[in-house]
Amino acid sequence: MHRKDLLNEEIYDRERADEFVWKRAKVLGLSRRQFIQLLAAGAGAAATANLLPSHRKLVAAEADRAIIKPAPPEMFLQNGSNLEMRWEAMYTRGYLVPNELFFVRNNSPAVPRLDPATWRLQVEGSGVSRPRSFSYDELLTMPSISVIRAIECAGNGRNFFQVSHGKKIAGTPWNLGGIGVAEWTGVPLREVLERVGVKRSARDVMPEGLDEKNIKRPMSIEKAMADDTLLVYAMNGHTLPPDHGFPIRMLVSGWVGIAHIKWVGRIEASEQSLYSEYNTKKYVLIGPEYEPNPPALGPMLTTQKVKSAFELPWNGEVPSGKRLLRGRSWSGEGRITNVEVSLDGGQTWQPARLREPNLDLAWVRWDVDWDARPGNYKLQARAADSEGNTQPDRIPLNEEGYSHWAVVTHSITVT
Ligand SMILES: Nc1nc2c(c(=O)[nH]1)N[C@H]1C(S)=C(S)[C@@H](COP(=O)(O)O)O[C@H]1N2
Ligand SMILES: [Mo]
Repeated sequence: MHRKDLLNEEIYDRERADEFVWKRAKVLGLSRRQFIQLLAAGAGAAATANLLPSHRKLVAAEADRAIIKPAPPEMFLQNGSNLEMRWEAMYTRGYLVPNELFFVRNNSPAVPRLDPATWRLQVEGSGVSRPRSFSYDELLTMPSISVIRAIECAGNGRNFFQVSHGKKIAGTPWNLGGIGVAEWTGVPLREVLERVGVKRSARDVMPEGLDEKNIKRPMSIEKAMADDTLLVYAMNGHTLPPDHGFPIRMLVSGWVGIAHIKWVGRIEASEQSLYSEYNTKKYVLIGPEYEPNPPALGPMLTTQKVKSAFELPWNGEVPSGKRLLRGRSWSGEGRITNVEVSLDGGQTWQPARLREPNLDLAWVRWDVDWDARPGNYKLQARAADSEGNTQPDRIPLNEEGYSHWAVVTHSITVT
């Protein structure tokens, strides 16, 4: 049998490569079904790369992926190497965001695939007296804790500057789905710092990622030594997935997403102040209302402020009828104490019922009864936290569109 499309070298190459990989898989005892399942599970690139030790460029290229996990359109809005969680997908789910639905924000073009057998965490700098490296296995033997915390991108809500200030800002156009809450398990960074003889004179600590751009961002020694600043190896009871930083990522509780460095390979502790482009040029507030803070162009973003979101599609439709209008509110500085909801663009407000659990630096689920009649609605929610933060009606513009925590309007049509 001769097929004409096999005259095309690329198609020919691809077909033969698939055949070769499948034959290798069979030799290794995989059934065709298992093999296909493996591919579908997203482990395909890694699996095929292992099966093909050397020469298949075509297959190896697949290992260099921007995102590893599947991104079904009912779960995510995709923007290049970023996945925004669809809020309506949380409606049927619980307190935690499952790993498969957790947003992804990658600054580098590809997810680094790290081998835990050879991966090392190098801890060094003028702030430590016994610099050394740690293996994955050693970290797993150290004391660990599990905490439930939000991670939220500093740019979450960026799109709403267009509504509030008529300005389209470059950068990932998040609505409000650049956040997730998970249970993170890991070793307190303090445990590691103590083992390298951290000095009393240590001032700043900067974890660095092994992705192409070597993303790094400093924190104070006080934050580094906090009980809930962790070297995370598990997420919601699963081994940390590649997209979220396998083998190890930082959890810097309450701080903006960029602080939670993924694929950590090195940590510098210094007696001097540390800087990177991620706390001087990016992830700082730049604008007429903000003072430069040399060498930073503006105040460094640290904790996340208060925000709220409805578990509904953007500009979508819902059928008429009695329902619970549901959403969640969160704060990077405390717990949510109060949430109010408006169905009419902020003219009238009613209190929302808060549902347990309501955890610090995570979020709270809430709802109001809604007898939805056909028509167009401008839904709003505003929350307050235990530290006295309340969502303002408007916030000043900043050039990069960070930290949009003002009340937003969520338009919805009841049919
Ligand atoms: N090494 C590294 N760490 C990183 C990033 C990155 O691009 N590289 N992105 C940061 C940003 S901007 C955010 S919002 C969070 C997103 O974490 P997630 O992808 O697990 O949701 O990771 C942070 N850690
Ligand atoms: Mo981010």
